[in-house]
Parts: sequence; structure tokens; C-alpha cells
Amino acid sequence: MGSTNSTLSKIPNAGDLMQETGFSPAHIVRLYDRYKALDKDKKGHLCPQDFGAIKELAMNPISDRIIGAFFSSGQEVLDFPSFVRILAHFRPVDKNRPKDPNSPEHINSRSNKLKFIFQLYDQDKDGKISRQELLQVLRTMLEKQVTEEQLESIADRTIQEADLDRDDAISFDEFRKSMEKVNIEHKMSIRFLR
Ligand SMILES: [Ca+2]
Ligand SMILES: [Ca+2]
Repeated sequence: MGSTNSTLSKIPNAGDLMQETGFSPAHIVRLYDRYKALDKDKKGHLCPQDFGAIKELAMNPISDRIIGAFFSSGQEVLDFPSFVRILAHFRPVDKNRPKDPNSPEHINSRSNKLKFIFQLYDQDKDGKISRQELLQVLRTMLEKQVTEEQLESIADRTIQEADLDRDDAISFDEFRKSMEKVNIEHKMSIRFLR
């Protein structure tokens, strides 16, 4: 594919990026085109407002949090490699991709996917999902479908089930255990990655 290669050669460190994320050349090129298209006024980077153009995100009730995850540590600009690294969390787990024991875990491993989801809840980044943090997400996702009373009882039940050390919050370990039987792949798919 000549056009893939010519676009690829314009992307700085495309090779390293593919190695790190597991994206194929065709994927990287598609993401690059997408990145360029989102950067409407050709700033050379993306800002949170640019993400408003992603329809499937706009329809997601927790889109603000997902967009926030792209702009971690209060940054307002996102470059292409960071864009690709975040999106790599959404790739399906590669069952056949060799894992070098000396290199860090694949970005799209189940554990990293869970960490990504966990941080959407843990907004104060103290490593725990408090009852209040859980309620905020539930309220956003279930708004108008259930009463505040029902929301509170869902939050209480969720915490009771997951909270093994009884500190009224869900640590990452507790979260991971509570998600053991849950298929997270379909919850974390973005159409334009396919
Ligand atoms: Ca927290
Ligand atoms: Ca706990």
C-alpha cells in the first residue's frame, strides 16, 4: 500500500509507536488522518474542545471524563503519540502477541484497560473509588432513569459487594476482583479503531 507508506513516513517515530501500541501501519495512518481531521484549525495538537467532533463520544454520558483521561495531569494540549497511546487502551487484548518479560505490559492488556476504567471513577486520584465518586458516575449514566434513592441503593450495593477490607471505598485491587468475570472488551470499543 503505497499511500500507507508515504503517510507513515511523515509521522515522527511511527515505528516506535507501533511497537509500543501494537497498532498496524494501516491503523496508525488511519489514526493520523483522524487526528489531523480533529485538529480543525491546524494547531498541530488537539485540545479538549476538538473531541466534541467525535460523535460516539458526544453521545456517551461520561464523555467529559473520557476526554479528561486524554488530558491527564491538567494538560490542555495533546500530541499525536499521546493520542495513539490512549487509544491503544481500547484495542482488543492481543492473545497471540508475544510478550517480552523485560518490557512493560502491553497498553491494551486487561489490567491496563481496568486501570483506565478505574481512573474514570477515581477523579481525585487517591487510588480508591469512594461512595461519592461512584454516585457521581452512576448519576451521570443513569440520570432520569432512576430516582436518587435508587441510585444510592445501587451505589451502596456495589460498594458492599466489592469492598473486601470494609473501608467503604473500592481500591483498584477490589475493583479488579469485582470485574473478574466481566467482559470488558465490548465496553471498551471505539468504532474508528476497527
Ligand atoms: Ca478517589
Ligand atoms: Ca475497600
